[in-house]
Amino acid sequence: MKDILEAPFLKEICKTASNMYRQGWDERNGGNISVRLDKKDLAPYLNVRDVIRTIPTKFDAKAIAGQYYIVTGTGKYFKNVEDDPETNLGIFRISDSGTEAELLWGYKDGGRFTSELPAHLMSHIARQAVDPESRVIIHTHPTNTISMNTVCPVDEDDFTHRLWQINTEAIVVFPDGVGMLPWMVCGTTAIGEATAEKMKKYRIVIWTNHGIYGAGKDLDETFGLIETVEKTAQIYMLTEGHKRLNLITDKQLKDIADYFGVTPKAGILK
Ligand code: 2HA
Ligand code: ZN
Repeated sequence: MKDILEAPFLKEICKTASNMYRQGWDERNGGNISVRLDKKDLAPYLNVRDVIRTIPTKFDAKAIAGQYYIVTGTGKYFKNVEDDPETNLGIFRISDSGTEAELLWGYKDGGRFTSELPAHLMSHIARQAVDPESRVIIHTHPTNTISMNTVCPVDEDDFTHRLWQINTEAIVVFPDGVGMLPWMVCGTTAIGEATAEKMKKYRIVIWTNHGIYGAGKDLDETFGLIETVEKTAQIYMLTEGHKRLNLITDKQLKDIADYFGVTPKAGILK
């Protein structure tokens, strides 16, 4: 068996956690990452028949039974993932019943997956139905996006428009806009279901006064998507309280969309 610490998928999730920590998005144990893995990518590093222990998923994940995931651990700090992946991460398979995670590696201190697992797995189910290549869900607490929640209405079309108007890249990177949930208790099946419902239409879901869920086919794409929303939110907050003289007009937004061949979410541009 090859050393799993050298596996590209493991190195990449470690690097992503460190990057996110350095952005200031993942204080303390804030944020969580889940990546769907292929059995063939795991086979050189693990015997997938050796289950260390099983952990209840606490909801019905039968739709993704047999799938493999690497997921950050509950209570774990992003800043520590890279130095000690085997404690801070776990690799598991969803059991045939969909009610258990079969741990194959990690959570070495007896830990378990993130408390947000229902939202992650339900989001994976929703995104895979839209795009079979979808593999990554990232939840994080980006400062400026959360700041915008304090000063903007909880209205996803209005929020999307404010972002598009202030940074040219925004409509190109997320022409599908951002979905938004009102404030809800986190960690619950209810917020998981609400997030997954939004994920049928959006790759970004904002949890009001809490953070962001992002989805994509790999870590780079998903991180880049969140990074673009957050960068745009930063521009918004840096200019909040100032007189905004130059906003991108709806006509200009349509011109950018035409030029880059993207279709903006209907109903936002006049
Ligand atoms: O896991 O971010 O939403 C820590 C969190 C909970
Ligand atoms: Zn959170």
